[in-house]
Amino acid sequence: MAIKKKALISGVTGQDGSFLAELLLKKGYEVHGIIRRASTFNTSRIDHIFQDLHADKKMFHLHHGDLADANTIRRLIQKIEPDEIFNLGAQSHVRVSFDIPEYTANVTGLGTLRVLEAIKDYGESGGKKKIKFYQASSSELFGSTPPPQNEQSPFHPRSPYACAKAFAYHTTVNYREAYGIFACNGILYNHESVRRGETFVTRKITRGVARIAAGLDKKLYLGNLDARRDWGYAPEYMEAAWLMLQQAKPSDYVIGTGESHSVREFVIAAFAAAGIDNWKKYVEFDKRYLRPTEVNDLYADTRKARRVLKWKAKTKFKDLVKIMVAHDMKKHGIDSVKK
Ligand code: NAP
Ligand code: G4F
Repeated sequence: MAIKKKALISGVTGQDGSFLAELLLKKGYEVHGIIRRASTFNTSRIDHIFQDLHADKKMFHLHHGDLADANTIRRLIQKIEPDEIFNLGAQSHVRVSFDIPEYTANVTGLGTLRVLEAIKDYGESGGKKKIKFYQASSSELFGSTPPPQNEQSPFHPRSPYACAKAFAYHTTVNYREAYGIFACNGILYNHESVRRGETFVTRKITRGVARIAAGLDKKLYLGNLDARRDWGYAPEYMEAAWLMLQQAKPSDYVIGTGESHSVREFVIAAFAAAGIDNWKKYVEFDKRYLRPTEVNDLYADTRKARRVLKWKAKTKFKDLVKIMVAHDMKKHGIDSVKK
């Protein structure tokens, strides 16, 4: 019988962590996730795959831990001995990183170092597994570098979040080169879904549109409508993350759709999907959503991912908007989304 692989996921309660856990369970992995202790339940995205603590042949395990706590990370890696670690945990909100830069650097930047140090020490102290490592890098690294960006494009981070991710990116490359760790950076462009956090712009828009359609809100307050992003569908991106660790050699990959759209285009598409005319009547500007330094335009040159991973984004912009609007409308008992 084939030996099951074990994976450890930080950030398992997040959008991506939940899709990745589902994907790996489907592939027959034993999946371990790190969750933060919270005073309220924080597992809503993974409740549907949660298995009772006492279930037979349990394949999904949750452990308390925090990327700011090196001891626990180290202990978990030594105890679980995973084949693959996916480091998805982060303070992942760009706007918020301007308010809490030190915390963001600690968790999003140093958190990666803590995991890599624990992998290195596990290997050096005779650990039997050659643990592979995936780092959730971000297109925010490119910042003001003009699009399309690829693996060779220079980084110009424009937020404390992006600076922390730049540290994590370079640390991942350094541990690959210095210690021979199979470590990959997935430089992912924005990817969205019905599980996207409600303060990221896409979900804020689809949720707001649905609330307006249901008569619960009169206005939707947004910041910069001119920013452009390469928005793809999150579950597909987790397949790409997994593929990176299945290659013969570790490397870094840009993952996106190759198209950018403005926030304004997203707003227009979302109101149209909900069948609401005249979006301008509902959308108001609020300067609190502006960032001290903005990233104006990101879209990916994905030739390497297509060539090496045989990966390509499938879900198109308009379909992504409709999936998200339909989901948020349904919550209010509204079933129809315009074709
Ligand atoms: P998300 O929904 O915000 O999830 C972040 C996860 O990190 C959550 O599980 C969160 O736990 C956890 N976390 C936060 N602080 C932590 C800490 N101190 N210790 C341990 N875990 C912590 O983010 P996502 O959209 O799934 O993104 C996953 C990763 O990819 C992140 O690293 C993000 O920066 C990166 N990324 C995302 C995108 C994108 O478009 N989605 C693009 C490029 C890169 P709680 O649930 O307890 O808050
Ligand atoms: O949805 P956003 O907050 O995502 P952002 O900043 O692009 O970051 C996301 O994608 C990154 C990948 O490139 C990830 F690394 C990161 O973890 C995160 O998942 O904002 C998108 C754009 C920005 O230009 C922002 O200024 O939308 C603009 N925007 C306009 N009004 C707004 C709003 N963003 C938010 N969150 N809220 C607004 O009201």
